[in-house]
Amino acid sequence: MAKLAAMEQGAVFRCQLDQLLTQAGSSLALSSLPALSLYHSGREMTPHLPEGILGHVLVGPPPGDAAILLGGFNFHVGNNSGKHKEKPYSDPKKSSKKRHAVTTVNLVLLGMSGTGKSASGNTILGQKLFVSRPSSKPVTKKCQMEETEREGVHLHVIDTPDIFDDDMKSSVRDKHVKRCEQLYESEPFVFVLVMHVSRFTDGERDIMEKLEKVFGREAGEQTIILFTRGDDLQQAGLGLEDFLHTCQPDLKKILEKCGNRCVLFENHRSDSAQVETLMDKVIRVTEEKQT
Ligand SMILES: Nc1nc2c(ncn2[C@@H]2O[C@H](COP(=O)(O)OP(=O)(O)OP(=O)(O)O)[C@@H](O)[C@H]2O)c(=O)[nH]1
Ligand SMILES: [Mg+2]
Repeated sequence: MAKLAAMEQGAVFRCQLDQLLTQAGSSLALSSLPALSLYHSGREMTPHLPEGILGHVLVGPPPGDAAILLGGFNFHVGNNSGKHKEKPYSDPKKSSKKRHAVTTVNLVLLGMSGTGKSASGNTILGQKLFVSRPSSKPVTKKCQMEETEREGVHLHVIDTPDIFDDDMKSSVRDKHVKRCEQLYESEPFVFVLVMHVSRFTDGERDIMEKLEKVFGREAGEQTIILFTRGDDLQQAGLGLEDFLHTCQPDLKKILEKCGNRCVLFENHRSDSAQVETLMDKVIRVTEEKQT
């Protein structure tokens, strides 16, 4: 049974179960909590929810309790006292709106040629389905969509050619964008802007303007920056924080436009933690968009 340490609204709490460290307001996949005891109206329940459903972590008001919102129902963690029978817990910030679980998300990989869009797509997919290789010329020539399941979310991963290339004819760009939009037709979608840590090019300086021009002025709100070549940073003895701290002002502005959401990938390493970090941000973006 899970016991929770800090109980203040918005506090980070530690759930002993599986050493799970979860932040209030974050999302989690039911499948990531295989042995979690859930109680609803004081009765232990195994929620009959479709596989891959997401939970939203809430911190309950009384000390010693916590709640998870799953499929529209509040479940209490490790507490069978039934004290919430009369007054089920609801997140004060979201009380007027019922939250719905996100089960499918479209991830659109965007960025300049050679930054590692296809390689990152393969890391997310856990298999090499997109062509990725060193080349002086663009490798990916058209949009391609592949599917996977990650952190309980069904993902449509869409790889794209470099639509920010100034030399690309606008008719060709329009064709790619149209195809891309067809692929992510059903909401929600998240843009993953791929950049690499070893180079920040002139063409990337105004990448947000280009992104907004193509996908709309609010595109940044649905964008996560994915930095590739984490191995280069590691070799230099640096971490993501060091990199962000010392990065160019223009790159800082891009990050700010994207709500400072960024992740670091090392595509030559099959490390699922980097994908989990990305998924955490993807889930937040989609949930924020929905509420
Ligand atoms: N060392 C290192 N190399 C990487 C990483 N990510 C991508 N690469 C390499 O960078 C090169 C380009 O990667 P791609 O995935 O083809 O880049 P892309 O953005 O899809 O390029 P286009 O399809 O031309 O737009 C490949 O040789 C990758 O192996 C990384 O994290 N570390
Ligand atoms: Mg590619």
